[in-house]
Amino acid sequence: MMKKMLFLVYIINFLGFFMVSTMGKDSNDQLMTLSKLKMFVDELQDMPRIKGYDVINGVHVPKSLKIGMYKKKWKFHRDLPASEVFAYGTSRHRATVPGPTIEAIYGVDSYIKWRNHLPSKHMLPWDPSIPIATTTFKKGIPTVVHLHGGIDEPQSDGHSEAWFTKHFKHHGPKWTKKTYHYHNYQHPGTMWYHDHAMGLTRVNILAGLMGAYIIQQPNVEGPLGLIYGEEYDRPLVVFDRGFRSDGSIYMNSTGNNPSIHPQWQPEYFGDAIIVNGKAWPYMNVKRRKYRFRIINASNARFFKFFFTNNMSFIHVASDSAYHESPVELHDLLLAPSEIADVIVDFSKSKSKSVILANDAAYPYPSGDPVNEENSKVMKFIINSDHEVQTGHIPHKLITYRPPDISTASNTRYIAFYEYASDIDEPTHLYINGKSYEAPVTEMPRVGTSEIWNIINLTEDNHPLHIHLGLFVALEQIELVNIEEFKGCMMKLNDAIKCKIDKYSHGKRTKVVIHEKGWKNVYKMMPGYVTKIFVKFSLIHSNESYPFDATAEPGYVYHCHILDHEDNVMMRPLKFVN
Ligand SMILES: *[C@@H]1O[C@H](CO)[C@@H](O)[C@H](O)[C@H]1NC(C)=O
Ligand SMILES: *[C@@H]1O[C@H](CO)[C@@H](O)[C@H](O)[C@H]1NC(C)=O
Ligand SMILES: *[C@@H]1O[C@H](CO)[C@@H](O)[C@H](O)[C@H]1NC(C)=O
Ligand SMILES: *[C@@H]1O[C@H](CO)[C@@H](O)[C@H](O)[C@H]1NC(C)=O
Ligand SMILES: CC(=O)N[C@H]1CO[C@H](CO)[C@@H](O)[C@@H]1O
Ligand SMILES: [Cu+2]
Repeated sequence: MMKKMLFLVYIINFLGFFMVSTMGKDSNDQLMTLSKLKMFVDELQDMPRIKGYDVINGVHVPKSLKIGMYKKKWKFHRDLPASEVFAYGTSRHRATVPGPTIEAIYGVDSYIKWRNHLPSKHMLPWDPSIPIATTTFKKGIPTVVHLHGGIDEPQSDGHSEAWFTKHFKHHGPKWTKKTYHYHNYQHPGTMWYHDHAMGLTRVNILAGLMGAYIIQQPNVEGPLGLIYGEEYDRPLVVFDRGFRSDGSIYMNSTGNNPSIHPQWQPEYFGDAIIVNGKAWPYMNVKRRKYRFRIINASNARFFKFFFTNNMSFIHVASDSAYHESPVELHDLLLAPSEIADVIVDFSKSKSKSVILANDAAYPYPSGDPVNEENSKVMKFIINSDHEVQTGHIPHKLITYRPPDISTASNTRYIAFYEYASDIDEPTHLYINGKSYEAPVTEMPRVGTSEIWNIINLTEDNHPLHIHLGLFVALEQIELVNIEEFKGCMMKLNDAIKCKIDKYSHGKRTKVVIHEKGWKNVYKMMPGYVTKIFVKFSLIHSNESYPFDATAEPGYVYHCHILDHEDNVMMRPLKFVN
């Protein structure tokens, strides 16, 4: 049995080698020299807005939508030839990168039939040697849609193995239905939807499959008087990409350990910073307050945003939950898939234009410093007219019940491991030393809360994302004598037997004020144990989930650096009653 499986792995590896090696050689001269592209020449777009509800006699009622995934051409920059992309939209013609912004109303169901119209050839290189949906794309490219931050039934959560191909011709072992049901029964806030197919998430998102999703709760948000749902409330979906001179999106087709994984690389970085589908766009703004819901849709790049004239961000919500009160910041660190909901007051600007810039090293925090290209994000050109109505920022936002640690019914240790080859290049990453396929080990009871201690035994900062659960970061403690502890963990893979308490008493790093609330992604610092309080029930109400969270196919939790998630920093998460 074992022998047979190994043999199969060899065959697949060999085939994979063959497949990627026919996809064209990487040579630097094919790459677009990004410094040739002039910055701030394309106007910022607002993606098409689609309402996930109808209004009948003034009442919000459920709505069914059909959103397709199409292959099309997309202009990322005035002077860059159009790029082939995969885009979400209500038709091929209307499909965009990022996809349409979906606006839902609290408690009003949206039904979305996600339709895959993609061909059977991927435009980007991929790797058949990692756990992957399928290695034959004969019936089309596998995709599945996850609503990040959504509190949704397992059947509609976009489980990695619930993928499907064109016209649902072929689907994964955990696929159950064609039309997803979003109850929209959680606190109001900003989320994003994106592809989540097993082993293909990084390339499907890189190709363009992502978009913003906003849940509005008018009776709760209205009284805050915050800028909301209008011309001045704009999602900014930010990601980085590299391009070839012919406009095609560039991803290296040679892995860092090609004899083990022919194509996989530990982190994707591109030097062009794209906001709402345009490289380094500009936006004309009035002298007033704007609200930006900034979504970091990069594969691996962290962003540390600041304004070149030192204007501030008033942070009102982090990920999908409002803060109790606004927090003023001069710089803003966002991990992949983190969301910052901020107010920016352009009437405070002394200059006529201002650049939104970035200075996060990549990989974060110990990688290369930013360069001329990836240090700029976009430009705001401020209209000189004096504004009368400039927008309002309330002193109090929304108070959710804080975590009550005494109610935690279980404590878990979750360790991140990175493995390297003989040439000391990363080969794969695991959670708790287990591959994704190993039987489920995290089986919390629905309605309970737990303490998770996340032990980062790697050199990177990994943003942890838990489906369904929301969490609060409690503390981060540096590990002492880390090599000794790591040695034990590599052998025993058991934090208690390795006496974690003996090692977790180094420097304590405070959770910054604007990250103290309920989150769905948190940055796990290298060399630290991060303690989080995870709640498997609603944070804004004592009611239970409006669906059976214990149903198949269950959920997953994973690192949100997409290249890690794919190989395979992801584990199943199954609920019990
Ligand atoms: C692609 O990756 C390989 C392996 O890490 C590396 O040797 C090569 O320089 C990369 N190509 C480019 C254009 O960066
Ligand atoms: C995007 O997310 C990545 C990965 O978590 C993170 O490293 C990066 O800082 C984030 N960028 C922004 C702009 O938030
Ligand atoms: C930006 O302004 C804040 C206070 O308004 C100040 O504390 C900070 O030092 C300034 N930063 C820079 C780089 O000037
Ligand atoms: C939920 O229950 C707790 C404890 O019984 C109570 O203090 C709290 O006010 C309730 N919250 C809501 C939103 O009903
Ligand atoms: C416990 C452990 O091994 N932590 C690692 C986390 O990351 C740092 C690098 O930033 C390593 O030095 C540590 O070994
Ligand atoms: Cu990671």
